[in-house]
Amino acid sequence: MSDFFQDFTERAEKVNQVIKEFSPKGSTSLVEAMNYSLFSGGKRLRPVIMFETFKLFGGKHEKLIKPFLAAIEMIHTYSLIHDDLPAFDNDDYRRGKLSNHKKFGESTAILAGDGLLNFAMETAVKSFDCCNTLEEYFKVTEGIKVLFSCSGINGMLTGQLMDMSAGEGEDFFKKMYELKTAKLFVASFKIGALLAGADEKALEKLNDIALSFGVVFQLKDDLLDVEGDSEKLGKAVKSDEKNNKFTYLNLLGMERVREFIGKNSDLIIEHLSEISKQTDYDGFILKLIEFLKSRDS
Ligand code: GRG
Repeated sequence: MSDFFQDFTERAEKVNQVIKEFSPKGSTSLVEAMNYSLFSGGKRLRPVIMFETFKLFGGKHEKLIKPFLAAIEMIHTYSLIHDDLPAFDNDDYRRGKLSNHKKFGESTAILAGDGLLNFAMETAVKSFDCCNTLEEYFKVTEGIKVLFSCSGINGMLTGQLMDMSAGEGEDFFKKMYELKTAKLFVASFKIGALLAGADEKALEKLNDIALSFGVVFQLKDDLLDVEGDSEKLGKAVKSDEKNNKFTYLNLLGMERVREFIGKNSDLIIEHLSEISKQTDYDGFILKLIEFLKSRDS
């Protein structure tokens, strides 16, 4: 295993332990359905990025961020459960396993998604129990606001609505990708930095970096849908073509998209390494972004 994969696996495993600690407990079929998707092999990118950004900005009080690491993965998981439903993408497989509604039925899958969203709030507020100072209380309050505004009507949900509409043109697609995909990454980067004590100027800069990262990530996802391997991806490929869906990729063309991904990934790495130089952070997030540029799953 390469050094990068070993490092990533260790970090994702640490995040996994945190998610386990905060996962829903009980023996009802609803809890079973929630945990089925929460532990079905996701890459854990959003919490890994949140924790890395926390370290990049010199965060030390890990207990404060742990509930947020679990909460963001719960929100991401709920969005995927609902996205796979017949009312949306109608996908039978996710991460190489039956999608939630195929395994548990549609009504339970809807409840499992709702349950994870609700439980994300119950989990995030646990950070208050770990606050030692008034300043930490303020930061946690701000973190909760960021998380739920990025995943709500000013973020992911409106992005999903735009995705279902017949919008067109470059501005429309850019906005849709920023809302649908990038906003959850904005939450990852910003909450990590916020809880570590980053100032307003740094948070604003990170907002732009995260939006750019999210658009690059979604475009790479679109490319993989066209030229990826369904075995590696654990889901069907060419789904956009099968659904007659016109994407940002169709508008820009493969060449421009590859160029866009390369150029913007390099810019993101450049900005983050500027910050990294000022601290004793080990630089893992730079390697992660370099890797995501050429990922195949
Ligand atoms: C609330 C009814 C209702 C629906 C919500 C908002 C929404 C539906 C769906 C948006 C979620 C979505 C499919 C966003 C696209 C982002 C994306 C590329 C997700 C895959 O992320 P990875 O690669 O997934 O990190 P893993 O499997 O590794 O966790």
